Amino acid sequence: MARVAFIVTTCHEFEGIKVLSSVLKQHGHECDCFITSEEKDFHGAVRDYAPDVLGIYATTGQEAWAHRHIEAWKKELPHLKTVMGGPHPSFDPGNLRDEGIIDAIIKAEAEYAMLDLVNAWEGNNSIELIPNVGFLRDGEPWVNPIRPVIQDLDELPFPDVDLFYKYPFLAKKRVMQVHASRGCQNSCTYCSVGLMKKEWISGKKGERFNRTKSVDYLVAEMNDILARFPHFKMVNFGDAALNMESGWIQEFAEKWPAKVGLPFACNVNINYLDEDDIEAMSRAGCVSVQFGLESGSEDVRLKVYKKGYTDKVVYGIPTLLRKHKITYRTNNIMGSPAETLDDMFNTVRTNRAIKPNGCTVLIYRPFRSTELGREDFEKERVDFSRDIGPSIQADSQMLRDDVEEVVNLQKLFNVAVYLPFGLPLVKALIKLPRNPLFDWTLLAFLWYQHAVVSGYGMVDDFKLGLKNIGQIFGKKSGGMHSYGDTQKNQFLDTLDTGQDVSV
Ligand code: B12
Ligand code: SF4
Repeated sequence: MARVAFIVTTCHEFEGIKVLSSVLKQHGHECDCFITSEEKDFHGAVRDYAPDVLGIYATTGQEAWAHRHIEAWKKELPHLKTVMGGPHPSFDPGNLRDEGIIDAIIKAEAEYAMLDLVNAWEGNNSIELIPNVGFLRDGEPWVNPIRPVIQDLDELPFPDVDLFYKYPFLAKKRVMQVHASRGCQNSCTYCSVGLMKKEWISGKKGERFNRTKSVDYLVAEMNDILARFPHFKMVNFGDAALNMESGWIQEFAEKWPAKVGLPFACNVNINYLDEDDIEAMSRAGCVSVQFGLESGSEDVRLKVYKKGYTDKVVYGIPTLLRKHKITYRTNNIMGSPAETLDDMFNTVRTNRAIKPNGCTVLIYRPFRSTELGREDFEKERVDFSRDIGPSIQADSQMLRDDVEEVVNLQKLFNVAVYLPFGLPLVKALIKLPRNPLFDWTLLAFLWYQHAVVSGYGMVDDFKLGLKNIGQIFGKKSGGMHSYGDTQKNQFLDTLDTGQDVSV
């Protein structure tokens, strides 16, 4: 039996970690998870747990957040092995160059790779033949070929919520985070999902990237959680889209209200949504949905972002959602290379026209794990001197003359959408230097739309915002880590090719 500690910097119930833990526990290992914001003494808590294996989750920009701690833990716990997983190392194994800090990485879905790795380390066996696992080979990062993604999500044990609900704040908040699926019907060029599909699927006939838990499994999972943590009032589905599989929503609408009965919010893919689905979702208890509008320009949406949403869909679906009394929020991107400032104001106008109950506005980030991001790096559109930290809400990393105005527009976007004279006002305001008032304006709208409109709870959402403020506005948190001084070129060397911002 090995002791495995997962560490994360965001106060959130991570589906990936929950499932990794449940699989490890099913095979006799012991697991715990430590969240920076929830521990009085984060460093000491992990040290005192005395793990054999430490698992670090990282999105791009978070790849070095734990290095300082790991260096110290490795001295305090000489047997400690470290493995990094999640979207960043899945596309960039460069952290392996940090010898003595990261011993291995796991690419893509990690349930069985993590089990094999922990077993191998426990038995002092070689890790070199384990699929999905990356390590240093002759001083260079090497990643083994990956196994197929898990086809039947029902074969997995229930996600281990105890890891997160040991923390009173997470267990006692109003809204529970749940996942019903993996994958996404779209392959937007600014999102990592497109390359995940290319790289993680072998092309074998019948192999699926988009998978949904059966409704019976989901209902049983929910009841298992609610039996132990009964006071959740609402559920938020973190999936890219709850309407992932045709027909699923209809069965869900029959069983969910009778067997679970909690209201819920979710993301939807508006290309695969008709009035029957919307009616079924409403019947099931859906109170709020979110979808990616991203740009007011149909051309940018279809040709650059490859989002697939025509203007007809963008204008048509909101009418149906309103008819069935479901509130809706849009996701919007500011500052992509495809858009001028005028185009971004067009996105404001589209939102004014379709009247969402809230607008999430993120700043375009050139991830090297996306089609558009890779083009940005190749065409040298990225400002390497700007360490923007982990978030896609704080700052822009693009080289563009109007970058300050773009960032200001992201902060004041909701003012432009919701105030009667918002548009001309914001056009003038974005010329001012960046200032904290703009940041607080963004936060205030976000809080109101999340907490009040979508029902996440005013106090909970306020506290959650405070806990994750570093994630939202933290400019530097060990992001833009340079592995020696080779980071600039290294990613492209090691990438073998093929919520969201809709989170
Ligand atoms: C739900 C979601 C969120 C949720 C939950 C966070 C989370 N990361 O799970 C919230 C809303 C909090 C969120 C926030 C953010 N997100 Co988000 N999110 C997603 C989304 C839509 C689904 C993730 C998911 O739950 N999948 C299902 C589970 C089962 O898979 P998984 O999490 O990938 O876990 C598997 C593997 O990654 C691996 N694994 C996971 N953890 C670990 C840990 C170890 C030690 C190991 C070895 C392996 C491992 O094994 C798991 C099981 O197979 C993805 C898009 C996508 N489809 O992947 C974007 C995505 C992960 N998010 C992204 C981004 C940018 C963010 C933010 C930075 C946005 C922001 N606020 O500025 C923050 C970062 C916060 C954080 N610390 O993660 C990007 C990351 C891109 C990149 N290259 O790094 C993604 C890929 C979308 C995109 N734009 O491309 N997100
Ligand atoms: S941005 Fe959203 S809709 Fe587009 S591929 Fe990513 S998860 Fe899917």
